[in-house]
Amino acid sequence: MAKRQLNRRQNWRIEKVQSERAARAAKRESQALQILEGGDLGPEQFGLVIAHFGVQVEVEALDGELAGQVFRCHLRANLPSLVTGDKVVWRAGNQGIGVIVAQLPRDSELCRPDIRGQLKPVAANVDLLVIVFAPLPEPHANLIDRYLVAAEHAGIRPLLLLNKADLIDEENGPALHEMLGVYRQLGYPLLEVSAHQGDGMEQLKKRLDGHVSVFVGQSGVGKSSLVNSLLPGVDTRVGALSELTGKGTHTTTTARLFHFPGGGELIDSPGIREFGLVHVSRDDVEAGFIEFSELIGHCRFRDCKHDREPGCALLKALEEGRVHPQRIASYRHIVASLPEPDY
Ligand SMILES: Nc1nc2c(ncn2[C@@H]2O[C@H](COP(=O)(O)OP(=O)(O)OP(=O)(O)O)[C@@H](O)[C@H]2O)c(=O)[nH]1
Ligand SMILES: [Mg+2]
Ligand SMILES: [Zn+2]
Repeated sequence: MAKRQLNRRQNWRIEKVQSERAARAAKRESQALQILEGGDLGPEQFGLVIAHFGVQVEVEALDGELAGQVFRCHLRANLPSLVTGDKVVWRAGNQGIGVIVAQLPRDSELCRPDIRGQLKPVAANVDLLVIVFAPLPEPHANLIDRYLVAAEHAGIRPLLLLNKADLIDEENGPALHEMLGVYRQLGYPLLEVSAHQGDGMEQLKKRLDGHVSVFVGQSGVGKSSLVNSLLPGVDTRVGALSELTGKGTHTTTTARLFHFPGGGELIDSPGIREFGLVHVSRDDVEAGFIEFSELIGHCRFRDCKHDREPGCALLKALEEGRVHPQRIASYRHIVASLPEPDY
């Protein structure tokens, strides 16, 4: 009991410190904004958010004499939080600082839940979701399937990208190729590359050409290494895997946008441990498993959960080898993890 009370008191203190810190940051922010607004601001113009850090963003000027220059910008209080890839209207202050005046509507929005389970956009206006995985850290089909569901839901085309092809060996090869076979058979575009050795990188470049792509995936699969290989001169930070766990070490901390010289953009994003899908319904999940589309609606029971029901079209397809067990397992795993399952 005493211990619990102590913990509660400690918790309270931590929360107090945190909220005081947040309040101080907000005050600093509004003071900075007041000073900026009181000074000479340039005309309103269009900009592109190339990185976001809590309350501030980095904006690249899109037109006029400042085009191509980058400004750290404050946000007017009435604005929603902005993410990398957002298009905005902004005004330049002095010394590389500016004010965001308005956010332009998004064409697309890639979301994922934060640690509290609240849905947060991570990148805007992307049209290609590059799902990166590697022989090491060990890939999880379920994570890939979650991204595929999210891509379908957000209307963003997916591309599966196996990096570190140089690490494929006799031991990890068979399982890896079995997994890849499943996606290839489903018709998903798939590339095998090595950021280190350069294999497949020309093909990848061609695929990305003219698109606004975002690289996602577990920490340590080599997203930033791919950026460095695709865009020499960028030199974004890369981190070794943990020797202890063989996992990534969360080197990239904020999504950042880079330009291809010939057109098109690339967003490097921080790796994740887990990708919850709290913002989708069971129907959304089913829609994300594209091979289910011709089966859904053909079960004997309208509300079939494809679990043990007689006359289930999905189970029949599984039995006949028309649906891969890995995908059914993944589907069940995702549905079971939805916060308020509608069954
Ligand atoms: N063998 C091999 N190692 C690679 C390759 N690409 C990246 N790596 C290594 O993998 C490790 C992780 O690379 P990063 O580029 O930092 O991975 P990331 O996906 O950006 O990780 P986060 O920023 O933490 O999400 C580094 O030690 C890289 O040198 C590759 O093609 N082959
Ligand atoms: Mg990185
Ligand atoms: Zn069924």
